[in-house]
Amino acid sequence: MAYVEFTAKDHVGTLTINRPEALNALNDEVIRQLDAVLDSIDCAQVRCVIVTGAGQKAFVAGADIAQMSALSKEEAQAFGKLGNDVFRKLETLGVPTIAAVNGFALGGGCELAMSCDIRLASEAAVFGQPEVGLGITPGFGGTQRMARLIGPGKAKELIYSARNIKAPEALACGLVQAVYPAEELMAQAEKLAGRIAGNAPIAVRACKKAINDGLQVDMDQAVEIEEQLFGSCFQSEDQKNAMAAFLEKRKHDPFIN
Ligand code: CO8
Repeated sequence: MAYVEFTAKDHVGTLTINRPEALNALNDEVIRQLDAVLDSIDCAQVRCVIVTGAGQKAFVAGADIAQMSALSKEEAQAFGKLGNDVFRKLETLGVPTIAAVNGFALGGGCELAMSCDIRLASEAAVFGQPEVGLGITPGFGGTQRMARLIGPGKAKELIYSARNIKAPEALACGLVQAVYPAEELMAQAEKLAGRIAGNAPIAVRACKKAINDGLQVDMDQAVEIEEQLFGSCFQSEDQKNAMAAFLEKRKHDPFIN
């Protein structure tokens, strides 16, 4: 059974969590398939990846509660580690990722969206970390990524209260970058992905690495990371061609690297 589908066209990949009968809930098998699909993405060809959920109702309604309910402490930690490892792989994928949040993004689903670089939501999207209502903490990085994305105060309010929020509030607090009518969401995600894919790929990848790695260290180290990556772009054909085209007042060739 394919619970995770991947298609690619014009340098843009679309990864779909496909378990709509359980609102795309993440069981062990879904997470392992996600891991394998991430490993299979050829970042030399695919320049941006959209992550979404199958069906009209859910992006991902969380980790699979039925599967989790009987876990021992050791099994729960192993399940948490599996999810964390795979979500880190998504977060550090060589190319930008856009979560197209088409419905419920709860618990592990909100955590999956937060592991992407950018989040676009449909007007029907609902976000939340309901874990404390189930007697657990978030387990796939939610306490860490939410605090970093929207600040500790708002993250604590949402996580301690297990309150779900709708798309407008998610937009207001910076959890998502834009909200669209449901029928426009994928087209808007593809438009943004296409625009990203149309830029110099080595430079875009370097920007992702600079931002992600720079956020883990102090500012002195962070600007050094940027210096290194900035310098590395000058070894690319794209830099030479694009700057020459500007100076010669002509349209530059498509970016190649
Ligand atoms: N797990 C398993 N099955 C689910 C889940 C889930 N998270 N969410 C929905 N389903 C199933 C339902 O059981 C139902 O199945 P069936 O038709 O066989 O009865 C089907 O999907 C449809 O769901 P509903 O009938 O409930 O649909 P509604 O429209 O009535 O409600 C909701 C939609 C509000 C989204 C509701 O389904 C819901 O509240 N779901 C659970 C949301 C939730 O609490 N998610 C967080 C789970 S905890 C988590 O994600 C922790 C992550 C870290 C784990 C680390 C482990 C160590």
